[in-house]
Order: sequence, then C-alpha cells, then structure tokens
Amino acid sequence: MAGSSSGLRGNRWWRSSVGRVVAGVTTVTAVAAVLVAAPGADAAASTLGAAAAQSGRYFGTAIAAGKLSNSAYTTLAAREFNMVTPENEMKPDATEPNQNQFNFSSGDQIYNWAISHGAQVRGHTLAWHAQQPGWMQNMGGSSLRSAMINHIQKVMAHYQGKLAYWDVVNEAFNEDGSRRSSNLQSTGNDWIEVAFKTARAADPSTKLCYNDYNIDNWSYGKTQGVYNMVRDFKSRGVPIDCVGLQAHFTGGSSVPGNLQTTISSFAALGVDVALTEVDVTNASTSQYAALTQACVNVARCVGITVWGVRDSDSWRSGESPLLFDGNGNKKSAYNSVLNVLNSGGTTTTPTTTPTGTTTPTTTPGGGSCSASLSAGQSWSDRYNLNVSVSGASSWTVTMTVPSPAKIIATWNVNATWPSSQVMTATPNGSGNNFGVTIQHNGNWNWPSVSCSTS
Ligand code: 9MR
Repeated sequence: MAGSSSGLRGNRWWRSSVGRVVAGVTTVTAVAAVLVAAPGADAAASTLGAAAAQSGRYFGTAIAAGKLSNSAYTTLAAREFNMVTPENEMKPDATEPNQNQFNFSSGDQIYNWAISHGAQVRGHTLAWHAQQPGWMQNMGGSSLRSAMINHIQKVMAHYQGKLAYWDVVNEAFNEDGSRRSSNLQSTGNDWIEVAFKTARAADPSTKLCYNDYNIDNWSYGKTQGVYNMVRDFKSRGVPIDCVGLQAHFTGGSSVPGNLQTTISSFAALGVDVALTEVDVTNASTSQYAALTQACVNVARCVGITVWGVRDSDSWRSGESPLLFDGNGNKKSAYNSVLNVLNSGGTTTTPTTTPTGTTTPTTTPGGGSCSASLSAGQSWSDRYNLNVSVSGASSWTVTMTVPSPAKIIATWNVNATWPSSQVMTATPNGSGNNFGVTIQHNGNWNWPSVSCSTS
C-alpha cells in the first residue's frame, strides 16, 4: 500500500543580511540575530542534489567502481547527486581481503570520483554479518571481537576526516525485533556498542550510523527493536549519530503510510535520519513522492540515497525501481521527487544564535567580476549562503571557509573543494547565482570569497 504523508511544508527561514560590492572586492556584513521568513525566494532547482540542497539536505546514489569508466553513467551521476555510497567497495570483504591486509583501491576510486564532482561520501559498511571476507566468516569469540575492532580502526583511519557518515553496523536485527544470530552476535550482545565506541575513537569527525532494512514501518517489530536499541544507546551515552532506513520498497514491500512517524520518532531520540538505499517496484510515482515528502517533513531527515543510478544498475533491475531508465532518461518518478524537493521542507532554526559573523577579508581576483554573499537558510549545524556574481558570465569564484567549518554542498555551479575549506567554482550553465552549504562546526564566521575572470 502506498503511503501518503501530510504536514508542514515550505517553512523557510532566512538570516537577515546586508551584502555590498565595492570595486571588484566583496564586502559582506551579516546581521545574524534576527530570523525573518522569506518563503519562496529560491528558484526551482533542476537536479535532485540541487533541489535537496535548498533545504540543507542531500540526494545521493550508490556508485559502483566498475562503472566509473562508463561516461553515460558518470555524467548522469555527477549531474544529479551530491552524496555517494560505495555499493560494495567499502564492505569488509573488499577492504580487508586477508586479515590485517587492507585494500582501499576501489573505495578510494569512488571517494576520489565523488569529491572531484562536489559530492560527499557515506561509508558503507564496517560491521555486518554478510560480505565478510572468508577468513572472518570462520571466526568467533574473542578473536572475532578483536578482528572487528581492528577492522573498524584501520578502515576508519584510512578515511579519517573524509567521510560524512559511516554505516558502522548494518542489518543486525531480525524481523521480530530480536538480534539476528551471526558470528558477530555470538561474540556478545554488546558487540554493536563496542563497534560504535571503537568508531568514535577512530574518527570523531564522521557521523556514525546504524543502517537496516524493514525498519520503515513504525508498527513493525524490527523497527521497534532498532528504536529501542538507539534509545538505550542515547540514554547510556553510547555514541550514535544517525539511523539509516534502507527503504527498499521492492521485492513485495511498499512505502508504509506511517513512514514519517518512523522518521520523526527516530529523530526525536536525537539522531539524524536518512533514507539510505531507496528503490521502489516499478518506480511508483506516488510512492517516490510519498517517501520524499516523509523525509522533507522532518527537520532531522538529512537526505535520501537511491540504490543505483539507472534501472540497469539496480540489484533488482527486473523491477525497474530507480529514477532513470537504462538509457539514462528521467522517469516520471524523477519529476515527482524533484517537485517535492523543490516545494521546500521542514528545517530547524538554529538552536544557538549565530555569533562571530565578520566582514570577510577578500582577495581581489583578476579581471572585472565580483562576488557577493547573502544568507540562505540556517540550521543548528549548518547554513546556506547564496553567492551572486556580477561583471562577467565566465568566472572562477574561490571561497575559503574558516576551520573547522566545512563546505558540504553546492548547487547551480560546478564546484570542487578537495580540502573541505577551499572551494573553486565555475558556471555550470545555471547563470550567475549559486548556493553553498557550510557545516559550521562551531564557527559561524562567513567565508571569504573572490572572483576572477582569468
Ligand atoms: O547492491 C549490492 C549488491 O551489488 C551486492 O551483491 C549485495 C551483496 O550483499 O549487496 C547489495 O547491497 C546491499 C547493501 O549493501 C545492504 N542492504 C541491502 C543491499 C541490497 O542487497
């Protein structure tokens, strides 16, 4: 049964700001304490990633390293998505084929491709009963416990500071809400919290997620089992930042009417929620719209990832469950998702008053263009800026954000930010206005910008 969701829409808050441009050098003064509503100020975005970024969310896809040489695939993926999950390349059998011998070549290939196309990466996955390397499958007890800890430490060290999220533990529950029996479970019921504690120590900069399927229906036993674990972890201070609902609505399942209740209930525990592996039998337009609406209606639903680019890339290609057909054409479900994303979404207003906004120091670039900043929406952990370029139609804007703030998304522009702090942007055909999302990490100072035509 396809679910429908209703609720808040279009709740857009903007920080008031004053921006002025002086002789090719940008000067921006922000007055941050006042919140004013400015509904509908954004033009509709024309790609999934750009549309999601308008409300501070991402739209992602699973990427397979073996397809990165296919230009039809990469062109489409680079255009539409701003979050990437390696479909198989960061799983234990890929990263640790022999005990304590690590192989990051395919994972790195995907990581490098993603960041060079302005996308973030979601690591998937560190501890799982499936896709274990042969040597691990035969292990148990304390030697497996040690091997799991070592695996998490070494893999996370390799990607330290680079990934937005890690699926630390994947699919550890039975349908009735009890723990799935596995070699990992046999090491002791505390294996999941040991995995999360190990992960936090290994890379405090990445958000740590529990990820599972069939936890979309709020009244389902498995959903309740996972919910109770997250609640318990939160109450005891076990580090967990996010829950991924895989949202595979294929193989006989469909979007439940109470999906939004599930998302908001997890969010109320103090974790981010994401739909992490979405596919829908025959790409039902109404179900795609409903699941997207359920996410954007909940402030802490941070993004949606579909499990593949084109139908031909899907693990269930026979059900044609994705947003592009095998030829890369947009399906009608694509438009329904885009429309929901463009209609806005519920977001949180900052829980702390942004402080420390400054007049950015700017470096004049070559040529005669200038760039100015104005405030977009802001949330407790991040804010959007609108960048407006004048004086030229062919330009390069350089933006430097003050550490530890990070650039995490852009839209309506070709942009890269290999260091997280310095972004280079050129026009992508969308005109002279573009957007950027900055995760402030406690530093609300606006970035400096300069524009160059050379
Ligand atoms: O899409 C993945 C497929 O290529 C693999 O053969 C399969 C092996 O387990 O894993 C698929 O991805 C799964 C994901 O990692 C976890 N949730 C279920 C996904 C679909 O099976």
